[in-house]
Amino acid sequence: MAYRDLREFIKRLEKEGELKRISAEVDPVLEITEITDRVTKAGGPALLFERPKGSRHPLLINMLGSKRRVNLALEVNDAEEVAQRIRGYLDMQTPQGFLDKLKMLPKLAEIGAFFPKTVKGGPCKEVIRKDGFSLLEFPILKCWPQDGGRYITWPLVITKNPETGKRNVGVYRMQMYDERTTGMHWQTQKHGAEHFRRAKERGERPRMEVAVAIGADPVVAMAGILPIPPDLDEMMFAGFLRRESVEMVACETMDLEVPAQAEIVLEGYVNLDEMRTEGPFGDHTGFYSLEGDFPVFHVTCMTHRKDPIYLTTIVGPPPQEDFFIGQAIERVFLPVMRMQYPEIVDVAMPAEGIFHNLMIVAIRKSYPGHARKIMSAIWSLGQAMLTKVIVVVDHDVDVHNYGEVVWKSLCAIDPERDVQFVLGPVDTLDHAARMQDYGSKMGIDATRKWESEGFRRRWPDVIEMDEATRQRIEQLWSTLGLSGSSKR
Ligand SMILES: Cc1cc2nc3c(=O)[nH]c(=O)nc-3n(C[C@H](O)[C@H](O)[C@H](O)COP(=O)(O)O)c2cc1C
Ligand SMILES: [Mn+2]
Repeated sequence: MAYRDLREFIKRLEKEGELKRISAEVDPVLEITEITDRVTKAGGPALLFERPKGSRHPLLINMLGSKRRVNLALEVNDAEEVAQRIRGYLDMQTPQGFLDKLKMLPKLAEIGAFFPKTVKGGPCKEVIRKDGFSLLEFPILKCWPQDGGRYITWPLVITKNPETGKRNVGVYRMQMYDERTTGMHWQTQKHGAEHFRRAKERGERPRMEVAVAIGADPVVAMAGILPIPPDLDEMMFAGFLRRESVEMVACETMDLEVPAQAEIVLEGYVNLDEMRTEGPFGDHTGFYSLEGDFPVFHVTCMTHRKDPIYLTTIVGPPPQEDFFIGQAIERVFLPVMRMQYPEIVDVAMPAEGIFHNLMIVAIRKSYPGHARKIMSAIWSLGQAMLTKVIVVVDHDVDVHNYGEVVWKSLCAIDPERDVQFVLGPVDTLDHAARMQDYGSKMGIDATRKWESEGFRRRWPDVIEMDEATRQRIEQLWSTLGLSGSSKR
């Protein structure tokens, strides 16, 4: 059974020994970050701050800051199980005969059951406030010393494509400017930014409606982070992941729906011609992302539960909570990548590569130039377009063993020959790029080189002992007086 809401998941975490309540008064300005950073890096629990300074509402952080908690959220033992479920659906494409079609029916019915359900009301409407409210009622964090202010770090930002009417949900941080105004930091390649551009182009209205939900069941909260294609509804995908529809309820003041079980909802708009300086912000690169111009969100109505819990997270020098979420996303989407590119064997993104800086891809190489073809594929695959460095290795390299990757890939390259540079979109947070959002990317072909690729020398084998000798020594081992294992 899916978690109904944030508090049901909190109960579960508590039962599993994965939550610590903190009753001491702690300041959301810097202090909560310092505590959380230490706890996450030590592999510690989720933290429920019961008395954040200056607020009557408790704050939850580090909710998904470990592999175990991400698995609890997804109700699996391993994210691989989700990948397998997705593979099941992908495999059922274009059935041949009648029997195959019949076999598909239950699965299709199951998908239908995941669609979001519109309900008449919900706990997020327990308190409805159209005036006299302030964002400062919530313990909004100032995360790091040089941050430009307080930031809402885990908002589910909901917009509609003005052309198709389809919904998007994205997590884009919101800098608090005053009690009812924030920044809207959707980066230029993200779907919220695209809706904004489309609305502007149409020129029909001076503003675009935006709803923001804060705090929901863990899968809905995660769904805003998923890199899924435009116009594929994140709430539908969340329903698929939690195996139960997400309940959505109409906003009070505009034509958007929000998760009915949310803790807090902000309704408002962005003006299509208003931009304001946003940042700096201590970001998940481990550096401050610098100031930039972004749209401004004006909150016109706030609804929440009677006793709302404020969900937030911090980013900063890795690993942080977002790494554990990203790791699960990487596992879940591997089968989708492999459907389109079956030659991909495995993919890894080390924490220190902060997702967009480094992707290691193992392929089963079949033709000359295959590694470069995969680089192009990745650079055209949704948010993977932002990958700064792609290292392509052969299928017999374990991409999760970074020692092996460094060893074998550096042995496999002639740098001048094997490096591919391209120009294109880069991550907004890349402070080294020549300009914001545009720059170069690099692919390293670290596969074995073939004669058909112009390599005329012999390629040596990796050194390995022969099996007979290994067996013999295995049997002798205990008589040798050596410590350690006889197994290699
Ligand atoms: C804690 C956290 C904060 C994030 N902040 C931002 C942000 O400020 N701007 C942004 O464009 N993406 C941000 N992201 C990444 C997006 O949520 C992610 O790229 C998502 O897939 C975007 O959704 P979309 O594809 O529907 O635009 C953040 C992710 C996390 C985990
Ligand atoms: Mn989207």
